Amino acid sequence: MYALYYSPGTASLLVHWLLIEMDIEHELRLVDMDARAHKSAEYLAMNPNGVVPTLIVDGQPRYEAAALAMYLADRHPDAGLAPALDDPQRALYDQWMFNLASTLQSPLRLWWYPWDLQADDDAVRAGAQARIEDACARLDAQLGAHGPYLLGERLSAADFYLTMLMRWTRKMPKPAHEWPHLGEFARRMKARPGFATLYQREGLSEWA
Ligand SMILES: N[C@@H](CCC(=O)N[C@@H](CS)C(=O)NCC(=O)O)C(=O)O
Repeated sequence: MYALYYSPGTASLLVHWLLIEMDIEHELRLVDMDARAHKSAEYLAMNPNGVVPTLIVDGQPRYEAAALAMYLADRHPDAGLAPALDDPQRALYDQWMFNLASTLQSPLRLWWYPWDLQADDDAVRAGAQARIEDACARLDAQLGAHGPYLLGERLSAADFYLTMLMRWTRKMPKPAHEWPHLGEFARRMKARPGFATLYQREGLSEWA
């Protein structure tokens, strides 16, 4: 049994959505970020970075959303959301997971938390925006040429990850869904019944 420490709409959304999609039994533990529960000694003992998500796996706290997504998809292969290690598409899948983490999630973190760098917030946001838009343009081209998913016809955990990151751009000057192929991709992902379940459980309404 897994237990997910989560906060609505944050990086925990990827893990929560996958738990729903893969029909894996789990318990949800809300982290009250307004009360800074993620900075409490109790939480930091599980996740010293003081961020969500944390997933309890076999009694141990584990963190990093992308790593958790890969772990769950590998551990529950019947769901078919990760090519096996000897599958020809595995290298492509690993590529996209790490590419999304480094070229999209990383600047998105700076957009939402510019003070992380302790520099001029507007300048940090401008730099982050440029990197995010460059990444979106490349992803849009990829989906246009080799879609409809990141692995072509095959849906994988990477697509859920991309959808979550696209959601985070919704208030940016140019949201990711405004690129045509990314927009079509998001519509397809949002039409999944699991997305409605996720929104209902997390009490979300924006970007529905
Ligand atoms: N690399 C981490 C980043 C997680 C992260 O940045 N979570 C944000 C919410 S989306 C958070 O907890 N922010 C609170 C803080 O930084 O104080 C992951 O992917 O799990």
